[in-house]
Amino acid sequence: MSPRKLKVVLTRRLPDAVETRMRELFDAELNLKDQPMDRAALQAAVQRAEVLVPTITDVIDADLINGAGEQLKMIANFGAGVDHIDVDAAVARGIIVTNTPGVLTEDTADLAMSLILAVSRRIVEGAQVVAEGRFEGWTPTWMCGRKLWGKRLGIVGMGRIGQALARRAKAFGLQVHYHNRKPVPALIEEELGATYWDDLDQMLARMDIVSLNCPATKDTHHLLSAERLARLQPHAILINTARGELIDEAALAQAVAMRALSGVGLDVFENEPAIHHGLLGQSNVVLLPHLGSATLEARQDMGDRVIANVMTYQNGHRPPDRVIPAML
Ligand code: 8YV
Repeated sequence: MSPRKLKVVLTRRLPDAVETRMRELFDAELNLKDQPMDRAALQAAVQRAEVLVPTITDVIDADLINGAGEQLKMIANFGAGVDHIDVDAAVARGIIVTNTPGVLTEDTADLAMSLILAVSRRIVEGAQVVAEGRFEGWTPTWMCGRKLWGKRLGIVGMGRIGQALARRAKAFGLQVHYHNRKPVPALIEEELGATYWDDLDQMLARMDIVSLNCPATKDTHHLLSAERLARLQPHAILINTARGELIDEAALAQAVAMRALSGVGLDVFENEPAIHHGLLGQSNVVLLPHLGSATLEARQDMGDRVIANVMTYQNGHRPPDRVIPAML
């Protein structure tokens, strides 16, 4: 006998093929409005869902979790980062939390590399010049960016995405340096030609480019504080495709205004979708609207992982991508 279909509530529209499959496999309830659920809608959703499928636009905090009905057994996040979910509160109530690791690694690393290129070679600025009809002919000294080959890239967070970025960076002739809670295995370090820095402050002071690739946790909130930003060299470029909370955004705007660093590329913001006004309209700041995993393939794969997790649970087994607080 096949198991009873679980009541699965999706907070956002997901790719068509994912929704269709979810309707086949589960008692799936879609959010046809494709607007983030407001607090009241989320509170109502956790009264009827056995499995909630949230995204980064939902705040799944302890209040929401503690107010959920007894029927809520699983939070199957559509996304890798779970900083919008109070995993401790969920686990304390016996609610399983899963995510979608691995399937957005290459895409997010591509975007980080794109931002490195865009900022260092002034790609967005150049495209704007042409689009606005301001290209009046080549000159030897105009629109010069900075060479990548031979420069030092410091990766903060050498997990899957950090390593995928390191592979790309190596191919571009960058020297890879990294800071992480602990060094990666020697074999990987060797493959990437990467140098480990135990001390983040020291690494920041010596890099030409710094890329943030670590999760947002209580320990990494404002990891790049005003003091740390001040350690960057004036010619340095800062890239963030991880989480906005990692940087004190007001301090970064101040650093940009004071020309304390030469360029910034951000895909994520502290108060998304709001962006600190000091970062807007700056020729050396490239801002993207959280596009890290925004490829058709990655979004499909993320959906497939959510389905695999829920299906495994529905069949009475342990879901493959369980998030346990000790991992965070
Ligand atoms: C996703 C992300 O778009 O997976 C993540 O952690 O940051 C994004 O790339 C988002 O999380 C979807 O919920």
